[in-house]
Amino acid sequence: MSDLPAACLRVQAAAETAGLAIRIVVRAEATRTAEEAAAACGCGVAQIVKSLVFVGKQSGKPWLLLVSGANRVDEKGAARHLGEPLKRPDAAFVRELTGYAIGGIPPIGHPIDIATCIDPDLMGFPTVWAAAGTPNAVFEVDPRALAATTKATLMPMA
Ligand code: 5CA
Repeated sequence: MSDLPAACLRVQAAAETAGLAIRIVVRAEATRTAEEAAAACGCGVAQIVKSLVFVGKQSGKPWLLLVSGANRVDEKGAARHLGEPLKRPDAAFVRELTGYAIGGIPPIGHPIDIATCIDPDLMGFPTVWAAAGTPNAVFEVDPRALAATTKATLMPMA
């Protein structure tokens, strides 16, 4: 466990602090995209958690959307749900906010709490796989426990 990359150790520590049981796996192959992660984990792409950062167009408030790898965010639906339109910040903003580079952004372990929404389509699986801090590390987690830990609200994405 101690030979995990530093970014993964931050995710592991956050999980331990939250009492969230996770299993981080570092792969030889890339898990930068949902498709790559699904192939590496031997699961369907719907079982992969994409951790996507958006910001409110007016407020600049950041949102973390935990989206099934099979879905794309319906931006009109999200705007209705959140009360303002969203935009995608650039990669530098995302790195600054979360502490991780795109392709490895985990749903937990950020320097500050980010308001979080989760895709109901993830909740039907016994476990799902999310990025663990680097573009070749993932962790397996119960989606209900992930939602509870991140205080996520359910938001239909598809
Ligand atoms: N490790 C995988 C599976 S868990 C992963 O992190 N997937 S992901 O979907 O959460 O992260 C990749 C996402 O980053 C892409 O879906 C894409 O929407 C987003 N992205 C890629 N490039 C940029 C960029 N330059 N700025 C903002 N977002 C980007």
